[in-house]
Amino acid sequence: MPEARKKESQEARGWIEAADSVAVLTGAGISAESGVPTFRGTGGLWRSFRPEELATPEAFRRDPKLLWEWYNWRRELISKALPNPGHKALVELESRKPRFTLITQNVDGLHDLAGSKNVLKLHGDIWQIRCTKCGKSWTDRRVPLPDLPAHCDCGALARPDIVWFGEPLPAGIWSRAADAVEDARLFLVVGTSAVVYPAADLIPLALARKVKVIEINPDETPFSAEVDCALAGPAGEILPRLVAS
Ligand code: BJW
Ligand code: ZN
Repeated sequence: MPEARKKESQEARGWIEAADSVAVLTGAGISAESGVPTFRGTGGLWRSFRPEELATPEAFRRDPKLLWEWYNWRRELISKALPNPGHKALVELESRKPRFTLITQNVDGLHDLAGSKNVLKLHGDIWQIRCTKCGKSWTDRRVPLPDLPAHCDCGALARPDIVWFGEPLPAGIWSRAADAVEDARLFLVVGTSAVVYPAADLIPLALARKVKVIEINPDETPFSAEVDCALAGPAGEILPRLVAS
């Protein structure tokens, strides 16, 4: 490791060690090493559709079966995925901190599977299904789901219980995430392109509150130049090194 990078990592380790209250924001990149494709960048496409075209209520209204086929494809991929050393390092960090909140944009459930406890899911959960009429929500882990599009017991069309573009986040979740960031001494931003809002707004919120922000991502993001430390590389390698006591 080059000398400058080593020094930067050592400083970041010191901040992690010292912080009694930690918040973490994760995105698709933390699951990349588990084999779950990210949304943007290479491998982020499905049948040449972009997520911005598919992940909308309009796309679901237009063609619910097509959307469900996309979700069946992703559910199958995710069902075979296991938490990687990045997910596990966050479990270890949570066990050492009196206050720890893991805010994730991911719907894959890999943080739960790894054993993280205080997880806020900003964009829902791919294993949850919700009725478009009566609002009932239930867990269904079958892969593949038969008889698409899925329906509720009441007969109405059901949808993935996931936040699509133009839809609000689950009730109350935003204020809990913002409170956790404001309370934190350290904010780790891992594997997100930081282009989807309101999630990305947590980063300037932390910076405005003088919370130390460490970004972990092989690529630059719109916030890389503003954060206190940007560590370039895969989360599955960097997080275990940072968290090791
Ligand atoms: C690695 C790695 C490795 C790779 N290690 N890293 C302000 C400004 C502009 C627009 C808006 C705004 N506020 C709201 C909007 C609109 C919109 C939005 O943000 N649009 C932008 C795209 C322009 N936002 C919304 O619509 C949100 N709702 C909303 O604002 O509601 C308001 C409202 C209020 C009241 C009533 C009604 C409405 C909702 C956003 C929902 C996002 N949903 C999705 C899809 C869910 C579907 C599904 O999963 O099935 O969530 S979009 C998609 O992007 C998904 C992700 O959670 C999200 C973020 O992506 P993420 O996680 O960052 O992944 P990638 O792929 O982008 O990046 C991966 C990163 O990993 C890369 O940087 C890699 O380099 C890195 N990486 N390998 C570490 N090994
Ligand atoms: Zn129903």
